[in-house]
Amino acid sequence: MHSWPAPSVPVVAGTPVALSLYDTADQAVKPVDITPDPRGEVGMYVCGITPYDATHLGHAATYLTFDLIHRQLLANGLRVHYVQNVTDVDDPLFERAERDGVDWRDLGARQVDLFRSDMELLGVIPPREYVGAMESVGEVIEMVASLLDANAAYRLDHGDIYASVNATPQFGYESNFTREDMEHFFAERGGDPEREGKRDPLDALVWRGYREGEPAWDGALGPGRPGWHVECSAIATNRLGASFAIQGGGSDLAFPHHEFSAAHAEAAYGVPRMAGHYVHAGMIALNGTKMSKSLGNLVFVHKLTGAGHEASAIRLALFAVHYRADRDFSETALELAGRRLSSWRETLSREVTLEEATEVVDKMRTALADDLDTPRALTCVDEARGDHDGIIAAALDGLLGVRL
Ligand code: 5CA
Ligand code: ZN
Repeated sequence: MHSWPAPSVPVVAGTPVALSLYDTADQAVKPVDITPDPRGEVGMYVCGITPYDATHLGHAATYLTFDLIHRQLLANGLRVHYVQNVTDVDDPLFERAERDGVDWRDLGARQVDLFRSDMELLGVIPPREYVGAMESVGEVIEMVASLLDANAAYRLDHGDIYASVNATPQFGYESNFTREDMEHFFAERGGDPEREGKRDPLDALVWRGYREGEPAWDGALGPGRPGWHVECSAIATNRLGASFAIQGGGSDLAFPHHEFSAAHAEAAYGVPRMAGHYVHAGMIALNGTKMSKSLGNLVFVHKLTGAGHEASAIRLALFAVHYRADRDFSETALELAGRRLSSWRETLSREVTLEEATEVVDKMRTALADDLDTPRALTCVDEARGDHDGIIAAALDGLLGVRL
């Protein structure tokens, strides 16, 4: 499917600093592997939305985190191959469409449109490839077939196919969860530990056989539809190779989703590790409570911009706290960010020497290269006494997507 229009990204002055990020698998901040792939690019895959409801500021914050990563890599002169999926075939869509008496395809298309316009409003650099589950069913069929060939998956009744959790010895390395935690979160986040006939309660569904009233695709596996985790394995590796630099999403995807996406890909290709880094953004809450539909405490990007809040202020409000922290969003945070922006506009309209301005840019680059230390990067700008030929302004735009 088509992506959204790209913002302009200015060239950033100063000295490149190699990007280090926290890796959930190794539980440490370490340099991003920028060894170019055969196309001379660094691969980044970020899990996209499930378009059954309007996406909120929490979702947007996660995509803004990966936009920061994208921008640091670009500022270091690297070419980035960015891929994102859309889970446009899944139970939540069917349930919501049924409840509201609409077609699930129309529901998905509408929500994806809204998401694209939010991303454009926020100046998020779009993925080069934006891929729907519906568009990639053939890829999933191929991957599940190779899992079956490798004896890494098996068939159950109803045409369902499960991948064996013990197909790869390294299973569990991504989340570092204990078996007990895995069982708990597997059940809580869409898994089916009770399904009869499974060899291990943690085995994950990779192909769901046709049930009446559900969409199905025909092919080598028999009629059915993709499981969730294998969808991301197939979309990512078919575009970025069996191993690539960064796999990302919100912290709620660390297990089971990213553990299983990696495991399926590793079993299918026989590689030890799908991604060099597994990067996870913290969850956004509103005034101390996690944003959730049932509580009705959702903040929407288009509502904020419609009420006159600038995208740059929304970015600054979110970047004031580190991306890995579960963070709070509030009117107060947004107001403070707006004030910060005005104060920068005033200060940076003064002219200082090239050396002084370059020093600020270098400090920002150093802070951001250190696991995206946005609070420190923003403080560097707070301390600036002025700009020189707009190089700090360009760095703010290039590195943070913040426009003066
Ligand atoms: N389609 C799958 C991934 S393949 C999915 O998780 N979709 S989603 O719509 O539920 O979430 C999209 C992204 O937003 C995920 O990375 C998720 O971790 C992130 N996310 C969801 N809620 C929040 C929140 N409150 N704060 C920050 N990120 C969030
Ligand atoms: Zn995913």
